[in-house]
Amino acid sequence: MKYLITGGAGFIGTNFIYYMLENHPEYEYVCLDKLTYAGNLANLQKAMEYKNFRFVKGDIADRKFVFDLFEQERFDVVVNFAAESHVDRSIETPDVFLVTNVLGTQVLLDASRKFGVKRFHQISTDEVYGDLPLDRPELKFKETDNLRPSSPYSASKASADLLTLAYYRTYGLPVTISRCSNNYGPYQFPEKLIPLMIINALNDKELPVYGTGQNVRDWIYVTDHCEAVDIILQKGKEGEIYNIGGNCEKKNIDVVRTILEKLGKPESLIKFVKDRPGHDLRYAMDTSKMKEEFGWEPKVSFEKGVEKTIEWYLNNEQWWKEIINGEYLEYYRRMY
Ligand code: NAD
Ligand code: TDX
Repeated sequence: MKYLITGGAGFIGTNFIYYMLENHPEYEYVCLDKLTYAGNLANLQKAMEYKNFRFVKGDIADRKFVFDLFEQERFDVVVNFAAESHVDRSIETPDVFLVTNVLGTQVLLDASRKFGVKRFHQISTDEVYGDLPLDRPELKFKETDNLRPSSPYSASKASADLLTLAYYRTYGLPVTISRCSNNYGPYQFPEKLIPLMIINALNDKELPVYGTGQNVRDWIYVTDHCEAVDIILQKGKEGEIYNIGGNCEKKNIDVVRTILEKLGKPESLIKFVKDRPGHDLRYAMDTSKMKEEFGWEPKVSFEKGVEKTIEWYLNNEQWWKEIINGEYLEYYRRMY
């Protein structure tokens, strides 16, 4: 079996590649990644030592390039992680989100159709469902819910989901989709909440909390997400959507306080800043389908996951110090 893993030089893709190399050494893996600001070849340094892994630099939206690659490689399985993934950047510059997340996915779907891929798996997000009110804790997103995306990012991801389902219905392409909640863990780009707060706290810099900090996210440690995707690839039914979540709802302010406490830093570092436009209030996933069909449940507690994540950022200072220069610094100054 030959796997194409797109976006594998980013946060979740990198973790997924290591998860698969360890758990399925019998398969062959090709990672296709454009190496945008969020992609980092250094993440895959150890993967390059495996004989059954190869890296290819390229753009999923480049039709000629993608078709040539599929013709040469004859992939059995495609797992599409490649995306522009940051909500705040999508508010600033939506165009690239449509090109990569929508048109890029379409190119991959077309190539998968033409070259007879046996499974196309689209990595999606809870954000396609929109948000839930803060005062109705009993409500959770189900796979059958309507899509109500709020940001250009989530609208582009919802569009990709709809295209993926259309290729199943119209052309019979064997697809599956997983929609996961907020991930955290090693290799996450410092623009996202948890690594940003860890790095700022380590540097005794202010921790910018949007609005009142009452917005709620459902946090999952990245290896739990990787395991769930692997199970769906093995046992998932064609044409189906699967919610993946951490069953771990937290207010942003509580996440930030936990990080400060674990690092022994003062709460006076917290600074409430201007809210994100259109800021989704609450995400919460109903993951009963994953539990009932496959017995899958997240394993890593938030407490343990945050400790492991902090440890990783402490042990990999060089990794993030190289990132928080240049383009990132310009972005940071514009944002905060
Ligand atoms: P990331 O931004 O860390 O990584 C994205 C990767 O995609 C990078 O390596 C980048 O270089 C690559 N890429 C971007 N445009 C490309 C293109 N045109 N062609 C080829 N490669 C390209 O993102 P992430 O957080 O690892 O997210 C991975 C996937 O998971 C995305 O599809 C995202 O929507 C989804 N997701 C993320 C989360 C989360 O909490 N981070 C939650 C649910 C779903
Ligand atoms: O500086 C910040 N301050 C702050 O209060 C940042 C970067 C974020 N926040 C808030 C906004 C959100 O309520 O923290 C929460 C989490 O923010 P992000 O890390 O930007 O994640 P989110 O917008 O929830 O989206 C993430 O989860 C779903 C990923 O980035 C998406 O790719 C994924 O689809």
